[in-house]
Amino acid sequence: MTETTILTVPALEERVKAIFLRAGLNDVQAGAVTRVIVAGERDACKSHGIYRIEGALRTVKAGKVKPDAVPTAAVEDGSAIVRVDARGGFANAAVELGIPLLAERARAFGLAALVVNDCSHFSALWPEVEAITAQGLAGIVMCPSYATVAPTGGSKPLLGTNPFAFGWPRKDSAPYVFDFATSVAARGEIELHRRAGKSLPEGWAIDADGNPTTDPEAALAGAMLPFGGHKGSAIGTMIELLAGILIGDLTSPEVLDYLGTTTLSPFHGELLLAFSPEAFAKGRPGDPFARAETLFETIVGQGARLPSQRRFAARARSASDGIALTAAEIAQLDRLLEKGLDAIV
Ligand code: NDP
Ligand code: PYC
Repeated sequence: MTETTILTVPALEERVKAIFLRAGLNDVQAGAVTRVIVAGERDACKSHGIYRIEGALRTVKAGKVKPDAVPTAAVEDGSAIVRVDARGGFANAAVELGIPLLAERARAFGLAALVVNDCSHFSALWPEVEAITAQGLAGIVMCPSYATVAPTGGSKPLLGTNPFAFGWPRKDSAPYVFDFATSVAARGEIELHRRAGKSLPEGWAIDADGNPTTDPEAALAGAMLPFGGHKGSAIGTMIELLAGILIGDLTSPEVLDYLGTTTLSPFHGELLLAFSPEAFAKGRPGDPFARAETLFETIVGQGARLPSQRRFAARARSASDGIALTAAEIAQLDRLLEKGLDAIV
């Protein structure tokens, strides 16, 4: 049986934050990055949990993210667009700064946008969309990544794994949230299969010659495939347009040109939208929150599950039982704390 260590959520936060502070991040960056990584581990999202610490530190060591960045926000009077300049730091601190401003604008205008520019982004999007639903607003979040996905009908990496998340606030329960890569799987999943020596399921990727492959190494050297064929390919392209070109930031192929590798966290921008259900439904029959509950009850009534239910169940388990880490994971945390950036080769 694999030996495991159980840590409480605050204990894991303390360890992870200490690693980032030791590696030279300021308090703003270390706090925000720690919160999102520990949330991933807590919610059983291993592809964006503590496994991401090493990549974040590698990006710091390569000089492709500013560990001491302090993001700044700007909102013009009468505008529904909030702009946050991440100033070359990780996206997470910039998003934390921007969300309260986004919420205030969405309440004033019904719909508002948060544009984050010049950030390094390695994380899952559900913590960001949940920060919007926590304000009683519906939200959409999207960002590019780096060119690793072939468009449907093509054979070379061009689009990113471009995550897309949506959230709807619920008054008496956890929000309705989905968050997925627009590729069949997140790239982190391919890397986790490689590390575990496991084959990929069919249909995830093609090799460098454009042939289907289940070998993670060949997939990483070739291209991943969009989910849902031409439909995922089009949504991935929309994300390049809205969260890249529209906001004056890098597209996934430009990110890869800039970094020259997929071993560092991608550097680009991000678009977050917030909608006030009360403002949109004003003057129309029915309460939007009550109508949404009817929809959710009907979905569940058919035996289907709502997205994020697995995550919310894992969150509750982590709060009561703690988070189980393997001996190898604990050893890696200890090594990163002891050696700092010297642990990164
Ligand atoms: P998954 O396919 O694991 O999950 C996608 C969503 O579908 C989740 O909300 C999940 O909820 C839900 N879901 C899964 N199975 C069912 C089901 N049977 N019925 C209803 N809902 C279901 O996600 P991906 O692997 O595509 O992405 C994983 C993460 O990677 C995301 O958080 C994404 O943001 C992140 N990512 C980040 C990138 C970046 O550049 N920053 C790039 C690509 C991905 P549940 O969690 O409860 O299972
Ligand atoms: O898992 O595809 C991914 C990913 C890319 C950047 C951050 N996560």
